[in-house]
Order: sequence, then structure tokens, then C-alpha cells
Amino acid sequence: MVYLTRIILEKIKKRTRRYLKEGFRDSLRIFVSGGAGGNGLPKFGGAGGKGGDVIVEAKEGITLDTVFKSNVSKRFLAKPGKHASHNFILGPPGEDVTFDVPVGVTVYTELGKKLGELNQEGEKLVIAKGGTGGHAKNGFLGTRGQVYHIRLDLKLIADVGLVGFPNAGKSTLLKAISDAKPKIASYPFTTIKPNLGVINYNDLRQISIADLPGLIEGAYRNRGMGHEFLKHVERTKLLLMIVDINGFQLNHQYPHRSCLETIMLLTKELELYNEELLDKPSMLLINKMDSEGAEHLFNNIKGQLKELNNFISQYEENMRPSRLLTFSHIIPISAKEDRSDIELVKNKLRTLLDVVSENEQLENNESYDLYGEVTKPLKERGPKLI
Ligand SMILES: Nc1nc2c(ncn2[C@@H]2O[C@H](COP(=O)(O)OP(=O)(O)OP(=O)(O)O)[C@@H](O)[C@H]2O)c(=O)[nH]1
Ligand SMILES: [Mg+2]
Repeated sequence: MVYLTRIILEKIKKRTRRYLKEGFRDSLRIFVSGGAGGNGLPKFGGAGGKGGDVIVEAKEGITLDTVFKSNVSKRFLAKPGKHASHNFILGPPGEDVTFDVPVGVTVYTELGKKLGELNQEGEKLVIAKGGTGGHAKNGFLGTRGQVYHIRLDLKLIADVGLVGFPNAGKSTLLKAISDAKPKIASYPFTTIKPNLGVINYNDLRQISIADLPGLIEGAYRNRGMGHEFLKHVERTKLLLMIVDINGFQLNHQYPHRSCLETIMLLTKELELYNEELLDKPSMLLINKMDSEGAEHLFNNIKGQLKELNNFISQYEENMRPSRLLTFSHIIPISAKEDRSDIELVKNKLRTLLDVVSENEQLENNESYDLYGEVTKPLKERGPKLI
């Protein structure tokens, strides 16, 4: 009997663990300590070795969960530098500890000071410096290395970020447009962790797209899933807002919000999280156009959609944002039923992303002075006589 109970308990334990492992980890707290510097040797003027550093390196294809599993103690300690000795007047330095983290990680100390971010594969960051070795100037005493509790905060890096109220059809769109297989259901908050998908084009171009849990009114006050996941759209190049033509109602205790109201409310939540999100290039999709009465509803709001900015003052103050996103396109679609709509969205996303990256390049490059290039040698040596 005891034996049987033990087996059953083992099974329950295992299942619970597996369930926990499935969670999406976008933040990890670790302890890091740089090695102490070795002591010097006053008698011979010897210097102690420098303590090792703790270094992180960005790597594609790994998750914060991988980091956690690679070192469950979550302690990363670099080796101390060796003391100077008769044989080693200069004490050898302590070994560094280097470990991989996902691309897109920002490193914070426990006091919230940002130590840096890693956005490219291969980028490195020293997160705890080793102490200096003891030598004549510091009384031959090695110093301690930096010691921190550190938070690794992961922001997904995707080209496109999907934002919308629950049930708007974000995951349905993600499934139709990309290789991802998200869960879809007719109740709110089906998606509880961010999902990444890749949109594939015939010429092998790929665009990544992130589906986030639905936002609701008051998310900034931590209602619903809160604002927590909006950090993932901060780094996307493009916002793809998706709303239901029929509007949204969380349940009968809350007011029904029309399609236009959901656009205002979503924008307001984005603004409350970070006003700069409103400057991002964006597109708006009005979904579920196949549902009954959708055409009629759409025709009624068509005029207002074209000039949203002119209608913003009609809304109650607590509902309206100070300004709106500048949508490059507003497209009525049926994410579930109409394949041609999906193709249209796919192509528009690509075109818009191309424009965005072209603009970025123009901003980054100093304009090439063709006239200067031609006239400079002329000024220096005068015209060439033929
Ligand atoms: N009629 C119709 N229903 C749709 C369409 N797109 C999505 N739905 C339905 O709307 C419901 C919600 O779809 P999801 O894709 O799970 O919505 P979501 O925005 O991901 O929702 P959360 O994850 O809860 O935030 C599902 O029952 C879908 O089948 C559409 O174009 N037309
Ligand atoms: Mg979803």
C-alpha cells in the first residue's frame, strides 16, 4: 500500500514539474560574483592576479529556460586571481565565467540599474568585474570582485507585434499567416504567453511576428494580463493592431465596447505603457468581416476610420488617448475564413517593413556628398588640361 501511494505521488510530482517547465520564462534572477584579486608580495614587489569577470554572450536559439537548466543554482562565480609568490611574482589572473543568454536580453541589477542589453548574436557584456590584484599602490591587497543579484529580462525580438483585445483573432491570424500553431478558442485570454511565428515568402524572405496575450481596459492598472507583455512590442519594428468588427465585451458586468471604441482603448493602453509606442509604424486589421451584420457595421464606420483623428474628441476623456497611431493601412479581413485576405496582409506587411528599413538606412547614413567628391580633387589640383 505504502509502495503504491509512493508511486502515485511520484507521478503527480513529475506531472507538476513538467507543467511548470512549459511556462514561458521572460525574466530570470541570478547571482553573479567576480573573482577577488590575488594579494601582492611586498617583499619582492609582486602583484596579485586580477579576479575573473562574469561575462554573458548573446546566442540565437536558446531561451532563459536553457540558462536556468544549465545552472539550476543560478550562481555564476568567477575564479579569484592567484596571490603573487616566489615562483610567480605576477600572480596569474582568475578564470572568467562566460555563459550564453538569448538574443534580446537586458541586464539589470537588483536596484534596477541597467547594465546593458544584448541585441546581436555574439555580443558580450561583463556583468560582474573581477577585483584588481594587490600591488604597490594599493598596499598589496587584492580587492573584492563585483557581487550582484542580477535580473535577465528577455524582450522578444520580432519584426511585427500583434496587439488587440482578447478574442479579436490574434492567434487565428498568427496561425493563418505563419508557421506557428497557437491555441485558438472562443473565450478571452486563450493566449497566456507570447508566441512567435515566422511568415515565409516564396522568395525565402522571412518576417517574424509575435502574438501577445490580449489587453483590456485598465491593463495599466494590472487588470487582465496587465501590461507585462507589452515590453515585447517595444522592440518590434511594426505594430499590427487587430480588432473585432463587433467590438468586445469581457462579460456582462462590463460595458460593450464598439469596434471604434476598442481602437481608442487599445491605443490608450499602449500610450499609458509607453507613449513612444504610438510613433511606431502600424497597420490596423478589422477582423471577423464574415460574421453576420459585419458589412453593415463596417459601412457605418468607414468614414470615421478614414479620419480617426477628427473623431477622437467625440469619445469620453477616460477612453481616448492623447493621439492615435498612424496606420499605414486599415484592412477589413476575415482571419478565419478568407485566405486572400491573409495574402493581402502578408504582402502589405512586407512592403511596409521594406519602407521602414529603407527609412532607417537613410537616417543612419550621412548623405553621400557626390558633388563634393567630384569637386574636391579639382580644387586641389586644378582642372586637367587636355
Ligand atoms: N467568425 C470569425 N471568427 C473568428 C475570426 N477570427 C477568429 N475568430 C474566432 O474568434 C475566437 C477567438 O480567436 P483567437 O484567435 O483565439 O483570439 P485571440 O485574439 O488570440 O484571443 P486571446 O488569445 O484570448 O487574446 C475563436 O473562436 C476564433 O475562431 C474570423 O475571421 N471570423
Ligand atoms: Mg490568442
